[in-house]
Amino acid sequence: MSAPDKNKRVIIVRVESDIVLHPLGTLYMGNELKKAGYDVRVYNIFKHEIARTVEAIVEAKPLFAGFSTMTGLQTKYTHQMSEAVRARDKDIKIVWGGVHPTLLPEDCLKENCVDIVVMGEGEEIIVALADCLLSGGDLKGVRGIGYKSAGKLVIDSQRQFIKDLDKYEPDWSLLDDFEKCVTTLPDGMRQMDFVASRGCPYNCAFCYNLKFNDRRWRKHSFEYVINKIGYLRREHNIRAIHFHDDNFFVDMERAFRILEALKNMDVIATSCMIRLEVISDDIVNRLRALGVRRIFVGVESGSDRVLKMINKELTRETILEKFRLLSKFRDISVTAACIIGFPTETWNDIYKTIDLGVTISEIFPDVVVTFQTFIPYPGSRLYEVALENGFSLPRHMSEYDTFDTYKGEMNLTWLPWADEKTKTIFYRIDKYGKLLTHSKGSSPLRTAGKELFYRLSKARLRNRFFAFPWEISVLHKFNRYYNPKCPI
Ligand code: B12
Ligand code: SF4
Repeated sequence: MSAPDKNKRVIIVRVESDIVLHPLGTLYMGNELKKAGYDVRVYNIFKHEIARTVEAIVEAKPLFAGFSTMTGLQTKYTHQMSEAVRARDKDIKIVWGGVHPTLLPEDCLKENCVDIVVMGEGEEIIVALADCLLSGGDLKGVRGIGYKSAGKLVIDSQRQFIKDLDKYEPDWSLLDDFEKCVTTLPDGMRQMDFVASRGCPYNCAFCYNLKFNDRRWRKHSFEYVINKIGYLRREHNIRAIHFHDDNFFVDMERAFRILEALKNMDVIATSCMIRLEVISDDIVNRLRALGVRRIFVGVESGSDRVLKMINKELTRETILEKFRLLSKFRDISVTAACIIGFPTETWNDIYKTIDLGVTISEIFPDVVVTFQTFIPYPGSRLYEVALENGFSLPRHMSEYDTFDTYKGEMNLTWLPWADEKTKTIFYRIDKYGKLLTHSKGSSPLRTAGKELFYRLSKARLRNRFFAFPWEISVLHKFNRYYNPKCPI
């Protein structure tokens, strides 16, 4: 066997803060590079592995190092890593791709440590880019990228959307540590993530979809999905799939065909996203029969004014009606995602959302209610509204850790009435929302514990009392011990 061509070495990195799930995008691109004869390495790392990975990149001296990043904490770490590589070897080309550079290509390119940005889906572009860099060609010929030329930024915004997704597949053998991407569920089942379609046709005003996917929805075929998950089942004993599609049920019949075929393969869907208004008795019955454990629904707000403003195409009454329907079925769990702090919101709007979350938990005990703080993601319509109301992006990539709700650091500059305390209160509201779930636990002790925390959280949320949050510290300790992968 001949030694791999050193000039054809490419490294793709994705760095996560706390949890590492499935870096699907990098595996799709890695496969294309591999097929085109490149010697590709994919690093899927935690932040504490940054220094070691920088070392590996410098030593490998690749044709380019490609970084995958979304907006937020990841941007900060990606920047930190890119700077470290640049400081050690200025000849290594640095390429950024993913949601963040797609939405803000100029901002990324302004950084000294970023040479090229790739906008949108990377499967086709990354090979064209690698070929161009290898042959010393003119970057002008590569569609969908941005770069610097004679001190100027050149952005080619003519990005293409992949027509036939089935042409591309993730190559799991590229993972340095496969087990890092497997979650073991309490019943011992091995779970992995999968994305069976891309995009969403809806038009929610806070969502990245408008700009990133142009509201298009494209799917992998039924056969493709079953074939790939069949591989994971056979080769890696994966028995549970968490579908991360933005909207798994755009084509309802296809979605159910996939779930049915999975059941026949002895694989269950642990979670998938569905729009609340399509839920009916029949749909829930079918989901239960197929063993789907959890559905994820966007509730967003308890204020009809806000629901209208964000184009959710839902009303408070429809939301309650759907949870009453769900309450007839106890063997399916629901995550109800709410957002607080939308531009133009008042405390009154926020209280309506909190009260709706609590009411939902009274109707349907097996619900996890999240109250994430609104984040003005560039490219969304509400980003513009946030700008008009006083928001500005972090001045430097190193400040993007504040552009994230994981740690409650988001400055609420688009809300004229909000102060430092407000962001801490928002953070606590989210944590108390998560304690509202009070379905039966795996033992009488757990059931009693859940019930106790439920009552305390409900009282706090209803009475708007968020001082001395000792329950949150208890929850943190519990999760660190029992569920280290959980970001709560
Ligand atoms: C799974 C997932 C996660 C997982 C991460 C899994 C992982 N390692 O990818 C977890 C749960 C950790 C996660 C966390 C967060 N997520 Co997330 N996540 C997703 C989700 C649902 C699927 C990602 C995926 O696999 N897509 C499929 C693959 C094929 O697409 P892709 O990753 O975008 O990659 C393609 C292109 O972007 C491009 N590309 C990507 N990287 C690169 C690199 C190079 C060099 C090139 C050339 C091209 C390129 O090519 C790829 C192939 O086409 C997306 C929504 C979605 N459906 O995409 C949200 C999404 C990306 N997440 C989002 C957010 C907001 C977050 C959080 C910030 C949430 C929060 N507030 O806490 C955190 C950030 C945590 C952190 N570490 O900083 C937003 C991003 C918005 C934005 N402007 O960046 C999205 C779009 C969801 C949404 N609707 O808002 N997330
Ligand atoms: S339904 Fe969900 S994925 Fe679709 S546009 Fe709205 S928020 Fe985005």
